[in-house]
Amino acid sequence: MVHWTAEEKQLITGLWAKVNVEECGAEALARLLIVYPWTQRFFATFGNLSSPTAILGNPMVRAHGKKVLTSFGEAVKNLDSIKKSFAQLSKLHCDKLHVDPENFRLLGDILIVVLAGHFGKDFTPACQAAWQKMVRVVAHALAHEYH
Ligand code: HEG
Repeated sequence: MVHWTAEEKQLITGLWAKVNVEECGAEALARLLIVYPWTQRFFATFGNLSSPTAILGNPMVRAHGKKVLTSFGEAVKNLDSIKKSFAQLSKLHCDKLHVDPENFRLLGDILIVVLAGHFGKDFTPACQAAWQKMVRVVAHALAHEYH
């Protein structure tokens, strides 16, 4: 089981309280689709993804980005049981959605970039280190039920 220090917990929940889930979720998913265009194949039903402008203005991308980051927030609320709280979601991504778990790592890295952009100097090195651990633990939990 992953161990969190009191400081890490504070850095993660403290920043999370200031995160705009709609804005950051939309931005993170849009960046994923732009920077790693092969990830678009999972979102064939999302309509126009033909250019960065189209992706950034696509309401389905926005809505799904919010959904993903809201779900990420469940992990923030359950730092000591992330694996358990994502077990179902992991099964869904494996069995139904067939998402390669490498994509969880890519999205996690992008989320770090988005947070750094939003928070600037408030995203201190210690905060970034805690968040890097956080996105790694979430990616690991989402990949855990894969077979
Ligand atoms: Mg996934 C659906 C969470 C990364 C592709 N994702 C969902 C749903 C949630 C979720 C909560 C809705 C589940 C439901 O309908 O019951 N996703 C989630 C998290 C993360 C993640 C927390 C990582 C932090 N997802 C992710 C990545 C991809 C992906 C990296 C693909 C590159 N997710 C995906 C697809 C769907 C979901 C294709 C179904 C979308 C739809 O058709 O509505």
